[in-house]
Amino acid sequence: MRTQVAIIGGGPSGLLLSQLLNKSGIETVVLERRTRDYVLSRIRAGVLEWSTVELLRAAGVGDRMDREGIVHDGCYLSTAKGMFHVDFKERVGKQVMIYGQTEVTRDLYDAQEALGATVIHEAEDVALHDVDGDAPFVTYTKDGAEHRIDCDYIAGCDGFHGVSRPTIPESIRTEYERVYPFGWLGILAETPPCADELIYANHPRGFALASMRNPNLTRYYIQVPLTDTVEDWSDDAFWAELKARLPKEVADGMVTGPSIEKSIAPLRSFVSEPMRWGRLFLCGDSAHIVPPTGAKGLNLAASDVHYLFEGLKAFYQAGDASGLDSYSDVALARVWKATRFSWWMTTSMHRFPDQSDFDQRIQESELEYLAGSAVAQAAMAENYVGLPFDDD
Ligand code: RFL
Ligand code: PHB
Repeated sequence: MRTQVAIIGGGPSGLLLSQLLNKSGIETVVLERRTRDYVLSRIRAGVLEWSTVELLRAAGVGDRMDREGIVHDGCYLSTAKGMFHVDFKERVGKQVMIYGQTEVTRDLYDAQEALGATVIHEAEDVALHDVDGDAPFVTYTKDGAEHRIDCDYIAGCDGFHGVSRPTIPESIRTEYERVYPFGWLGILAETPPCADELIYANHPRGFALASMRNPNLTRYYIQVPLTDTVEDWSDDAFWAELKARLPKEVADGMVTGPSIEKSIAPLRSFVSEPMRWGRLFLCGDSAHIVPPTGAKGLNLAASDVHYLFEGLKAFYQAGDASGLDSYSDVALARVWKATRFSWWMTTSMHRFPDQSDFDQRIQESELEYLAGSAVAQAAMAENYVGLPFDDD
């Protein structure tokens, strides 16, 4: 088989890139290791930046999002001194959209099917060949048979544990990493949200987040030690701990119920440079991971896809390779800004096991400054709603 762009990974990055390219008449094949149902069962991000909203609309997958998504003007931050609101719309004139990654992925699968795009599930042993030559190809096994796809370019959209990044020789790659000494225990419950917008809570017992998916589906998280397992946390224990970390008035009005999903995610910051090697381009989690505190993971995947799509389109439609040549530098400039913001929000909102009294007071004063300064709130809002794609 031959295609123009072979895409490894059928998560949000791979599907969105494939969707945009197909709509522009550029051929793709997406190779996904898992089944469609498995990909759709992963509960992950919930907040879309406005640029992501607009990119999904441009890709022709905005209709259900515009009908069912919930637009938020801001969010709440809760501290020992009380709760305050950061109004993104007032501070920087932008909003965010609450619409789950699962729904984004489902919409992309449906749109790919409608376009007749090729998405191959349960592709095993995917391997990339001659990536730094002129005739790259990808091999994989499906139902016991070996296959080969020749292509012009390969997009590595296969997440943190994929095969694309390790294909780049170690001598070329530089990896930057911070592992945080805690995880997030998250649950999904069919209950109405406890507030009109998200609440990020800094509490002596640890961080908590009250989020939502729709008027009868909530997503809550609490910071837990990395040694905890899901089995350590009954639903009752989770709700009790969550309520203890949220403001009393919120906890008192909270509707609880059985969890329909429960999982623990470790927190890390990770960036691998460069994001291009030869004819391979990395997109999304294959190149970088952020802790979820700033809701940036999915949105960074979308901005990578935007840059790569524009580069590929200019190349195929006008023979202009400049966007491909600058892809890594342009994408990384935005990635590092989001990495900084996610690190800052994580550091400001969590209890660290080795936090000294001094660290504690600095954290408190950081949040007090944010609570009282319109300028500090504007800086937070600008980053939370998402920096523009073209600010380099
Ligand atoms: P994904 O979503 O990991 O998709 C990669 C796809 O590639 C497939 N794959 C392979 N396919 C073929 N061959 C191979 N060898 C392959 N290896 C892997 C995988 O099966 C998968 O389908 O990466 P992508 O598309 O770059 O999208 C990135 C986002 O998914 C990610 O940034 C966010 O979900 C991060 N993230 C969160 N972000 C937020 O903004 N808010 C959150 O609350 C949030 N929670 C999370 C998260 C990521 C998590 N992970 C990765 C463990 C919670 C978790 C648990
Ligand atoms: C979520 O709804 O899953 C969510 C929202 C905001 C975050 C992280 C996760 O910062």
